[in-house]
Amino acid sequence: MKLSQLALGAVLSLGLMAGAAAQTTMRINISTAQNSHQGVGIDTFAREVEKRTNGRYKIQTFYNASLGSERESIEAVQLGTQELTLTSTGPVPNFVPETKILDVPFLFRDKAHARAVLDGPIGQELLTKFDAKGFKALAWAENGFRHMTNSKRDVKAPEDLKGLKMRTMENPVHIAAYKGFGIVTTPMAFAEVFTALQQGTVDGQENPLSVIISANFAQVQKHLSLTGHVYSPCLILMNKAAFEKLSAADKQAFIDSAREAAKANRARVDEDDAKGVADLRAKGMTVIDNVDKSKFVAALAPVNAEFEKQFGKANLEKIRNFK
Ligand code: EAX
Repeated sequence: MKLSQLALGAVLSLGLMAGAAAQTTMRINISTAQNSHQGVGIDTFAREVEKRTNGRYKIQTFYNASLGSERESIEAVQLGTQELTLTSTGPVPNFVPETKILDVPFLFRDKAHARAVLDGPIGQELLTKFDAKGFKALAWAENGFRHMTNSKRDVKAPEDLKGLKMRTMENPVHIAAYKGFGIVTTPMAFAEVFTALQQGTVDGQENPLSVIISANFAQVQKHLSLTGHVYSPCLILMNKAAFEKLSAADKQAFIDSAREAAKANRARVDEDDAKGVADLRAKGMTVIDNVDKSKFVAALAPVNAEFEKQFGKANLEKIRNFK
């Protein structure tokens, strides 16, 4: 071997060793498109982690449920076959039942109220419930307030929902509540929803404007009602063992990056909420923006009595009255 080859070999292996020591790659995924409130969230997270760890951690981002549905991704993070996911709370009760209370309809007045609860003592306490289940919950993020769409008719009052077949998340609280509205509930993973709407397997679905827009539901749904019937929180979850392997400084870097991600995600939800209705009208949807919310609240009275039993009236009131 020539000296120059030896030297080159030495440089290469040094480079490889340095590279290997320098960088650990982790994966994070979402169900929605890259150009969405969740996409902005995980892109921000990836950028911040790389910046705050000086490139020692690289976060690969996956969109459109390409690594699996929300439920599958939470499972993978719990098992450690995937390090991170950003998910709605939809399927979370199957893993950490304490989060269920947040999925109660008409619990939050507006996004400011929801964000204050999640970032305050109630939300932060809930994040700690994930530790015993194999997760580190890094931060709350959000989808926003959910609204109803369908292909059949304008929904102005709960009577209009009777008999509508609607896709729901795989969430027991939502399913119980929507049955209370008279909806025929069909739980399914998000990735199947567009096709189900297109083929008429279901008449409708409910999601925040950010999701309706980024999933192009206007192509397959004619009627949108701004029911705002439930707030839809999201979480940035990490495998607990992967988190515990980080140095103290890197742990903080991951938490701070998740908080930055949530900030960017929420800002995009605000933007989508501000221009979404005009956007969807331009795409041909009929938008009912003056539903009588009190009627929807009243329709849920029997279900709410159940929720009060299940979650405790005092716990619900504590969230409702949080300032
Ligand atoms: O998290 O399943 C749903 O309707 C969710 O809102 C969606 O996957 C985004």
